[in-house]
Amino acid sequence: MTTVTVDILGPLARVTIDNPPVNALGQEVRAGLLAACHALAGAEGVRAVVLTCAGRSFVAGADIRELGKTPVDPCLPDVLAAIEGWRLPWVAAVHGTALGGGLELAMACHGRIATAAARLGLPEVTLGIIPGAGGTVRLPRLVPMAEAVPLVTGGKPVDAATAQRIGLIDRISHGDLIAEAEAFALELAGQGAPVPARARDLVAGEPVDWAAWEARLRKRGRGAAAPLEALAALCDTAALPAAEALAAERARFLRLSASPEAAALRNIFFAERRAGEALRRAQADPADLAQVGVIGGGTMGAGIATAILLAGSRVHLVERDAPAATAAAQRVADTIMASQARGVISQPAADAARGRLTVGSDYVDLARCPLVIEAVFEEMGVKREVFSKLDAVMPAEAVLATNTSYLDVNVLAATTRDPSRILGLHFFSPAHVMKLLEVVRADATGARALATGAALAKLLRKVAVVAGVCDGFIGNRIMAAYRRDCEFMLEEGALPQEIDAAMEGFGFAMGIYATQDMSGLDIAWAQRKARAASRPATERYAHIADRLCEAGRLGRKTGKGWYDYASGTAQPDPQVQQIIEEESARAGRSRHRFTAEEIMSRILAIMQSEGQAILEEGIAQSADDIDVVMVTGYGFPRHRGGPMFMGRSRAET
Ligand code: T1G
Ligand code: NAD
Repeated sequence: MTTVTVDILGPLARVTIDNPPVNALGQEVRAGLLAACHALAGAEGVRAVVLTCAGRSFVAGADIRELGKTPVDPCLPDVLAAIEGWRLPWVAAVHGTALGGGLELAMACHGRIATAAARLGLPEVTLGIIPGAGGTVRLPRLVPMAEAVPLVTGGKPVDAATAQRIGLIDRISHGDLIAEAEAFALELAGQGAPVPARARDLVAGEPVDWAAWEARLRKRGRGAAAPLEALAALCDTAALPAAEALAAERARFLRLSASPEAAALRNIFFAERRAGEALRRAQADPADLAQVGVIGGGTMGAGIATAILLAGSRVHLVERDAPAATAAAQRVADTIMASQARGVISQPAADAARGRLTVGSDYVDLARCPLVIEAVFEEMGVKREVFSKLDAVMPAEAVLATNTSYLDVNVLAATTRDPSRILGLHFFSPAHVMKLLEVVRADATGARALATGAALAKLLRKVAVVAGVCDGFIGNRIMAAYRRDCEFMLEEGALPQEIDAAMEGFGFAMGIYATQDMSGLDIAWAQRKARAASRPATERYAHIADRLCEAGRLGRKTGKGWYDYASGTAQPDPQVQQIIEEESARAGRSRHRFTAEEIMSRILAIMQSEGQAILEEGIAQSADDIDVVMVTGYGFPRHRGGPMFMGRSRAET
């Protein structure tokens, strides 16, 4: 199939890229664009060119699969230079997304028109690189540097209205994009020889506080290099002539493309897209998700309900009694309004979402929901009672899911007449924000239930990872393992604030003790207590966390946990240190100082060995799935790729 075609339509030429699924600028497309330029060189009567793409989107960038490898000619900068230096105007007609090399291609054209729904951006930093085909040089010649900095260093796309406001595109099409692009191209043709973007001056505007930006990016990046490199490239553009800035950008791009950070980010990019493949292969029709039932309206139930409401579906939420149902409705309303206040959704959308919620305490009302998700207390007795009540009222084809963090889904499934319709749908707090959804496949879980899990993940734009049944599935099991070893390090001389500092220095948004204080120490305590009877007497066990819980230190919600929150922020607490030192002595452990490297290498080693066990037991389908879980659900720094990727990379070097 020819990926680039040229149609001569009288005074106009239309160059079309057709390289599904996202028109990535692979070698063939680049060669095709260059060939188009050559073909047009001799085209009599052509006065202008419109560049468009077939399929659902304009170009979503370079072909990421080619990055990190030896570049194959023609390289993108040469292709863009040919288009930019063309004697006739090229107009880019943008629909869907124009990202990375795709936006660089559009910026090399002499005019840009986009549909109102289009999104445009330079996400290269999310892949550990910077734009490598002139993006950091041409952009500040189209938009003020103060607009270019967040676009290039943050990587988030902007919508068409914003793109037009800042000067990134010239027009928004509200009708026939191609026809309007062709009219615009002929207009430009009437205005004489087109001016290459690189030949333009930098757009005047508010001065950029480079030092402030550097400090902000250093803090936000938590060790990721690319955003700082992107800022440095824009500094070059501000200081150097275009040709030198282009050369400097390219050199920086090629260096970063070969970096471990870029390799890690590419791996997680594709791992996220491969995750859940087994689910998408489930040969069955999923349950209809227009109306979903939720049982339990606490932290998770309210978050899950909010996520589903914000995705456009109706929710019926059932609580223990009427007052609890009213409280749950308020919790959902507050969460939606908080999203609206943050500008995530508009007021009308927020009102509409709240309008799609109904609450009650009668299970019979759930019978009209093809999918019901349970999120009640983490106690087997309570959950079994809920599932047997559900089994009595729900139609046979309904799918029933549990949001349990640790409990055995097979046991819950066995309380119902048809365990094939039972699965775990393990959300992460806050459920309307966190991208990860662990889809727990129990022994009898059938294709329809799995297909429903896949459909829900798609509806909620979550990354679904399939997990088998074990204590804590993938993520909580690995977290329990490194939490256990962290407590051993406390016994051996470390302090919570030192372990948290090591993890934050490594790139975690929050260390394990600050995280526990945020979500509450009681769930894990309940889990440890449930396991106490079956724990082998020979198994090493640290009692520090139990002693905190027994002392009522359950985290932020009790004002004290691993830290003291009396001052409003997490402060190390001498009482905690005293408990730790007492437990060291009781365990007969001598205490020594830990370096941050020592702490992190132990945490990584535990993650990797537990990950390996999970793989061998078939609980996870691939090492990539484990990395996706740790990165999207447990704050593992994305620019490190995940614990399994790090283990693999270290073994390969
Ligand atoms: N290269 C190769 N494959 C890509 C790709 C790309 N740029 N983008 C997507 N795919 C594949 C993806 O793996 C999946 O494959 C399928 O397309 C659908 O993607 C010089 C060097 C465009 C917003 O970072 O953000 O340009 O799993 O499931 O949810 O400066 O894909 O079906 O086999 O994600 O609708 C910069 C990356 C590159 C954009 C669509 N560009 N892509 O989202 O579909 S670096 C990006 C996305 C660059 C230059 C530099 C999203 C999307 P499969 P999908 P989606
Ligand atoms: P929570 O205590 O905040 O909320 C539980 C809610 O369930 C309460 O509002 C309670 O009234 C209600 N409830 C109890 N019994 C009920 C019944 N029989 N019928 C209807 N409602 C009932 O707890 P949570 O943190 O939201 O946890 C809920 C579940 O989600 C647990 O299984 C937990 O392990 C799991 N989970 C929690 C988190 C987290 O970070 N909190 C993350 C993932 C999963």
